[in-house]
Amino acid sequence: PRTIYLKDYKVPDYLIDHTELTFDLDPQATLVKSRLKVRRNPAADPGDSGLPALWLDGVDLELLSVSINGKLLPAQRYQEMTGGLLLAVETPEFELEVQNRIAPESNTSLEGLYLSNGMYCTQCEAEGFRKITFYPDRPDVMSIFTTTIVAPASYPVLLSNGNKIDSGTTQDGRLRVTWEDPFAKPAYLFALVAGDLQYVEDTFTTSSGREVKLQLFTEARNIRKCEHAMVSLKHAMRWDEEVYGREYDLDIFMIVAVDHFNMGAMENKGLNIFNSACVLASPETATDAAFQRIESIVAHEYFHNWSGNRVTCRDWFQLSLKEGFTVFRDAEFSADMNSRAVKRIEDVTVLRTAQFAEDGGPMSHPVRPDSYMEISNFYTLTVYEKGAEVVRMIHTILGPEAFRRGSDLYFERHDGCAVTCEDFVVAMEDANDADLKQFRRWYSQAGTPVLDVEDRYDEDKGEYTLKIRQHTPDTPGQKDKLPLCIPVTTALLGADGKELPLNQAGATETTLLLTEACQEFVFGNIKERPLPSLLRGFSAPVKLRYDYRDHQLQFLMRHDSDEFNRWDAGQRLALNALAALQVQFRAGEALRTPDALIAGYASVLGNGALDPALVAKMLALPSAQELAEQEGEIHAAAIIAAREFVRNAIADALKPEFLARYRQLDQRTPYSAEAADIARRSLKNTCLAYLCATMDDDALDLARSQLARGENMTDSASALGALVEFGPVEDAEQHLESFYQQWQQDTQVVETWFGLQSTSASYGTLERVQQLLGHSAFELTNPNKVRAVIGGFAMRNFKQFHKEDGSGYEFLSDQVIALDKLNPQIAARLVTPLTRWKKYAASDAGLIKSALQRIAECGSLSRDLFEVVSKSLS
Ligand code: DPP
Ligand code: ZN
Repeated sequence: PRTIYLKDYKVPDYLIDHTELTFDLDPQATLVKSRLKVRRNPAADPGDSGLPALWLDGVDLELLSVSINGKLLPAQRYQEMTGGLLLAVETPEFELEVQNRIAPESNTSLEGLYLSNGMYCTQCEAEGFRKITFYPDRPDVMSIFTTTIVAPASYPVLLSNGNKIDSGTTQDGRLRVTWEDPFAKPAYLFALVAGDLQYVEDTFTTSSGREVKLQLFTEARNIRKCEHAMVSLKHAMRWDEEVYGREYDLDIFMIVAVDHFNMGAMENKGLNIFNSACVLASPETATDAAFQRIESIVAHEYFHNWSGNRVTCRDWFQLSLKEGFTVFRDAEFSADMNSRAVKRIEDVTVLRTAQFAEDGGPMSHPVRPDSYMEISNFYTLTVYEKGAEVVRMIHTILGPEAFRRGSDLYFERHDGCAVTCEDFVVAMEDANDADLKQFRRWYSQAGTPVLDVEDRYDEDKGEYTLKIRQHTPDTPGQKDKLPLCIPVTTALLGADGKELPLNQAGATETTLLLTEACQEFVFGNIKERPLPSLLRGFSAPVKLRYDYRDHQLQFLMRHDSDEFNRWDAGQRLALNALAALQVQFRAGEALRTPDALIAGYASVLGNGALDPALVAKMLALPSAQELAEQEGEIHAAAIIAAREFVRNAIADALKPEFLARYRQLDQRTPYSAEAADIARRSLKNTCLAYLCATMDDDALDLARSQLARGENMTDSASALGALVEFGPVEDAEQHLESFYQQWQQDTQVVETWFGLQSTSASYGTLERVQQLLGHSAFELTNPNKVRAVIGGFAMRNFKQFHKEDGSGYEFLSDQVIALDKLNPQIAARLVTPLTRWKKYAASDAGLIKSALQRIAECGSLSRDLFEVVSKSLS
């Protein structure tokens, strides 16, 4: 496969002012007619040899005819080639009509037009439109779309972008609907849906008083699961008006739920398409985590209407322009709707666990990549989550009012345009007369920076000095990184746990702006030796090293007024304990009880003043995956042994406290998805998990009775999970079976049920996971099922996946090879755990590498999988 470089970007030779599509739907032979108003791009390089040929992307299409200005084109005027169609051009403006055929039923890649449970739907981002018809499939070609859909009467709902402008019946009794989207858009935002769907409807009145119709479509059996998404949508619409001054622009906004979907959701103009798991929820069937995920994804896709659709990306290297910004927007929305600290903790945990690993692995790339083979491989945590951190840092450095001025200017200046990350930064600068020259390096340098912090206190002068060094490690293709501009939000704590004033005005928190490789920051008038609270709120996506002692971390856990850092102190304490235990394990020593950590946890558990959701987070040990990310060389067995030992030690030492807190929080009140209620259940179920870790029968009985009560899916799934992990096997099997009997008709619950088994360190053995693949509810063609069973095992079941015999690795490579034939995007994602082989201790590394080589050697890989595998082996 060819590598595509950012430096080779050229503006398109031709523009498409209008795109008129007609679909005649049929599972095996859908006829697509496309009529394009084509015009020479005045901004294109004029060249010296007349009009250049027009390139139209097209993949897996059966070409039927090509006409120009109504005349059928002779075959010598165009050439069908791999990946598209090249057309000789004679006039600078013309109308092009192409007819082609596609087979949605055979499309298992879930890109382009396909069928999901008999419903037609599309996914065009990034380059799926070329699987529908021949087109300049690039985001800087923006066009007005008119779409006509013709389908049998068994598909009463026919949807596309924009407003419905016509509908009727054809002579042979089929239905016909025409939609027009008045906003010019790139092809990746095109969408079509056809099916026998029900919907719920609501309205939203915008700040300027326009009424917008809101519709959520789903199969009839799911119609009762739409309310939460609808409420979330209205909250998001209001929030974007209040916080960003952004109003919705069409008369109708539609969401459709689809069972087979590669991503979480897609922001097609006026017609968002969602993975069912990211939109459908009811208290009986969805966990609190699902409720919160839905709220944030509904908001995310809605926010794209401005950050992505009205202002879009010039090319796919700029993906973070819309994704980083929109993730930042949805994170702030969720923070405003729920607990800000808890949202931040969750996001940072993902970043540290998975994005840092990506930054340090073979696919490492900057927020704005320089090259790719397959763009689908760059819908990454780096582009999304680190990209959001970069926007957050601009927000921190400029302050909220200045940031808003910058975003206002950005939207105003670039409305209707396809632009770059650079344009975003320039708008932030221009609106505020700011200089972000050095800051831009965050977009071009890959890798996670490391900050080493030392301090000293001069009692005589009353001076406290922080000395900070920064260093960004080499990454593939990038050496010798330059210093970044890094905001380090800081406070200093006195012996009484209170923050010390840092200036005359009495400010107690400051953001230090690190710009040099090594820099000193001096605080005057400091009356006692302080304890620093550094990188508050995780003000930059870096690894911060400061030699905190255990008692200092316990102190911060009790006193830091920054809730994020309070949690982080507990995490550092746990990491210290777990690192020490890994050393003991590998030396064959008896493992020593982590007393400092237990004391720290005891004080948190007993603190009734803290938000229970925060307490739950503070009592959660870092995952095995996160521990692996901490190590220079990963010893899987040591990580598992250390983590289980600590968990059991905490469970045994604090059993009475966990029990008391569980009883106090176990209230029989009706379910609500309000933050306070979610917080209560989250701490309650954290206590339950620790109680069950003792494996005592009285504790397991609590789980049994909670499961039997079945009040809501959060409590049921937590109880079942605890029984599967810690209960006797026959018991677990029986509970799993009756749970399945109860819920087998509900797709989302079945996904949860699969996940509970595949991720269980004790129950989820390879043998059981293989059995699940043979289960009647499992489908290799459904990404959610694949993620629940295979992904759950390979990415969230560290213990069973890393069995010393390498059986987990072999299994994963078999599955990836099989999947690649069906769905390359999913195959390329699923292979991720194998790509990190270099970080593992020798014996594991060899086994992982050979599993990877087996994939490489099986030939005819998709471009998606080839890119990941070849980069991982080089
Ligand atoms: N649908 C994906 C997202 O919203 C890609 N744009 O992030
Ligand atoms: Zn997005």
